[in-house]
Amino acid sequence: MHAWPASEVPALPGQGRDLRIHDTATDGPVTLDPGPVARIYVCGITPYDATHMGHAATYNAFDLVQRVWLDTKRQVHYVQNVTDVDDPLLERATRDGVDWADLAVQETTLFREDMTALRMLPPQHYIGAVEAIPGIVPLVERLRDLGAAYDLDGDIYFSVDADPHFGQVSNLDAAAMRALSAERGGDPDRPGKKNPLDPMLWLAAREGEPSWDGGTLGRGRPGWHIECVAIALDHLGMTFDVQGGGSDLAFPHHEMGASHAQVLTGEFPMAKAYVHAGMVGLDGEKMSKSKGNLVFVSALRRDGVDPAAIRLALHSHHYRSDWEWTDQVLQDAVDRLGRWRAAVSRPDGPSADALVEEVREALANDLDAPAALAAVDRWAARQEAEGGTDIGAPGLVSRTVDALLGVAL
Ligand code: 5CA
Ligand code: ZN
Repeated sequence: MHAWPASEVPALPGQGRDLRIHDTATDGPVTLDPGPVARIYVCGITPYDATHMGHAATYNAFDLVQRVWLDTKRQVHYVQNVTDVDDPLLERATRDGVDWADLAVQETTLFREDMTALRMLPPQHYIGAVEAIPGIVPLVERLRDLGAAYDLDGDIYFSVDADPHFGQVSNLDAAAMRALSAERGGDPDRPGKKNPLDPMLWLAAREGEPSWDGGTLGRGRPGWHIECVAIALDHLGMTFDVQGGGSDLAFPHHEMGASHAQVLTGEFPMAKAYVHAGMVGLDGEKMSKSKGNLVFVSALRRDGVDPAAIRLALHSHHYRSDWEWTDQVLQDAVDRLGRWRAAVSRPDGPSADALVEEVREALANDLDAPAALAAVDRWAARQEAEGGTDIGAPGLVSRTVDALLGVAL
């Protein structure tokens, strides 16, 4: 699949900072030390209802990761998938009486437009589950050859007991894993499984559902976790820097994916850091397609909201916290954008050299975007109260906000 166009990232004077970020697996901070090319995989959308503010907040966090790396003069190798065939997509298409493939194309197109408007950096490889099938089949066959997968009435399951490191991404107890498995696409109560948590790698073809040639697996379609593993291993290899997504992906999705990859390669870990964004809610509930309590980026854009203000609204909460989308969050962002634009439109101002370092420091410290906003607020307040004589300052502030926060002033 093609991704979306990249907006340019200005180079800043001085030295960027290495990123220290919270890793779910160790439940603590890790300072990442990628080589000259940092490698990141971020789980993409299941395209049946995009892009709501929860999605946007999660992709915003991983956009910041890349901006911190780019500021250290590293290249970034970024891979994202599109789950363009899976149960929730098929269920929605059936409910609405539309073709599942058309629905996927339509929502993926909208997602690209939203990402472009928000100035999110595009992945170099944007890969759909369907196009990944030829790479998925041999991986499932290999897991079966290794004794880590088994057949149950034609469906192929992964055996979580094959991975000695299973459980080390999410660190949950057995009861919590079982409950989340049932809630998030697993089938712990299906009789005949070796371990109730075992996830499906390959679903045998079902009446009325799309299916593909699976070689020795028979006709069918891929399970959810192996999709991301196949795409990540193909384009990034093992032990890449960051595996990213919302906190609802820590278990089972990232746990299972790590196990698949670790058994397939005999290497550990799949990613050096598992990074999870908090959940955005609306009216006291997690924003989700299944609940339908959604605020869409495209709807705000249609209402004339400046995407730069949406971006500032996303930055106003720390990526790891769970937070509520409200009209006030957006209004505050609109007001802030107005203040910042007024401040950088003057011909000179107070020196911004310290500000560049403050924004760098804030983001390198577990992507503390609210602290970065506060630093820019302080500069803008000084500009308004006292002005200054540095003719380079307004331009430097614009470039800093653009390069590190993805906001064009
Ligand atoms: N296609 C899979 C990942 S392989 C998937 O989870 N798709 S999704 O469309 O449901 O979600 C896309 C991303 O948005 C995931 O990282 C998910 O964790 C995140 N996300 C979904 N809902 C929210 C929310 N309310 N707040 C924050 N992030 C969310
Ligand atoms: Zn994924």
